[in-house]
Amino acid sequence: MFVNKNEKSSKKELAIFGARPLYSEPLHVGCPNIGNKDVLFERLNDILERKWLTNNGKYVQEFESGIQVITGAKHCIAMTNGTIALEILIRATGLTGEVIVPSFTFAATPHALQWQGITPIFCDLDPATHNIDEKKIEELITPKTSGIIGVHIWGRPCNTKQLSSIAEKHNLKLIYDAAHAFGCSLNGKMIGNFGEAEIFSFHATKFLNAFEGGAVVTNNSELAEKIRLMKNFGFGPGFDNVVHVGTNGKMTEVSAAMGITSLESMNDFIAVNKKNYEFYQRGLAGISGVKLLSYSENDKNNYQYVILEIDAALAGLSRDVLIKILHADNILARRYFHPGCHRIEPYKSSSPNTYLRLTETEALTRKVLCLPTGTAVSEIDISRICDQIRLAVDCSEDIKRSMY
Ligand code: T4K
Repeated sequence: MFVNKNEKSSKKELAIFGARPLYSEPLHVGCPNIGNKDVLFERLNDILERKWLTNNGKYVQEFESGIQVITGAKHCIAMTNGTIALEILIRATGLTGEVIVPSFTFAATPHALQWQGITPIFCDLDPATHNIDEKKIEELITPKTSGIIGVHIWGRPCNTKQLSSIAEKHNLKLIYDAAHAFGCSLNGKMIGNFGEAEIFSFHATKFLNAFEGGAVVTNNSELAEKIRLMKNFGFGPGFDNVVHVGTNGKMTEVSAAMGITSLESMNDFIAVNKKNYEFYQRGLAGISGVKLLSYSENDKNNYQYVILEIDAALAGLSRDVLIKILHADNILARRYFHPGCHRIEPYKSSSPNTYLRLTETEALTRKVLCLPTGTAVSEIDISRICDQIRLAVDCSEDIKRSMY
């Protein structure tokens, strides 16, 4: 059941708009896209009939081939989820000591390092892109630094050229957390082909899901081979033949069946997301202090993230007040990635002053807002959401005017 944690304060905002929330059922960010259910059920039935449930089954192999075709990369190794894929990739590339990562990302990025005794060193972001600010990386490099992890936030690619040249100059490994960026490209090259390797997430909330799922994609055959061993306890060919240290990162057949079914509808999902994004663009046009993040028309995007920046001074209300107003209407907008990884544990305690040098991250985490999209969201929903945002900003202006 949905529990509104802000119930008390929400009641105040409800008074602005009326007694009842706009939606009786919550409208979520991250509501999964579901492909053809009948085809999925056929596949699930086939899995049960064939009695091959996991361990590199037919559907996992088919899913991996599908990802290879879309990315054009030589190798895809499907895994349990994006976090495990990142952890295994970090280990396979031999990262140690300190690794430079953006603070503006999901907890999984630094945790995948910390989990393995590697210290994430947080770098500030570029406010124009929300990605790691490559101009601030070199000042963080120490003798302990072994690598850089770029994160293509919202599916918008990092400055891969600059990151490569820094990594090369300082002899560092460069990998990407591309959890948001499946189906995206940079200058015509698909994400999945940058750095030593990239990881994708196929979690339920991603535009293309496998219930839970992830993958490492790379053009490095040696690395791919190592990762294949590592995700399967280090088992080599034949029986009882352990040739490497490893863990269990294997994707199940059920997840792969969902992944393949999602791949078949991938273009439809992107088309819906793009249409939704354009509705938002029109609906939010001209609202003071409300900026919708844009996507490059020259590249492929999955449009999975509808991201606003709320300038409190111009809008007359803060991002947090706006969120309360939307939540009061059961529009469950999210504050991704608040408060920034440098302010979550264990990083907050181990390095309490990091916030002093992450000025752009500090500013962005106070104003960013993620709105619902995907196949579960209609044009009418979007128009209502935009109307509520416009009304909230208008009301704030009226209140301000009436005070002077
Ligand atoms: N790197 C980056 C940059 C990432 O963003 C992520 C994951 C990863 C790495 C790691 O990949 P995975 O190991 O997850 O494959 C969600 C997702 O759980 C997480 O996958 C995602 N990023 C992150 C951005 O969002 P939460 O804590 O926000 O999840 P939760 O439970 O609050 O759900 C999010 C929204 O989705 C809610 O509004 C409810 C809705 N939802 C969720 C699920 C699971 C549904 O409507 N249906 C569902 O089945 O982390």
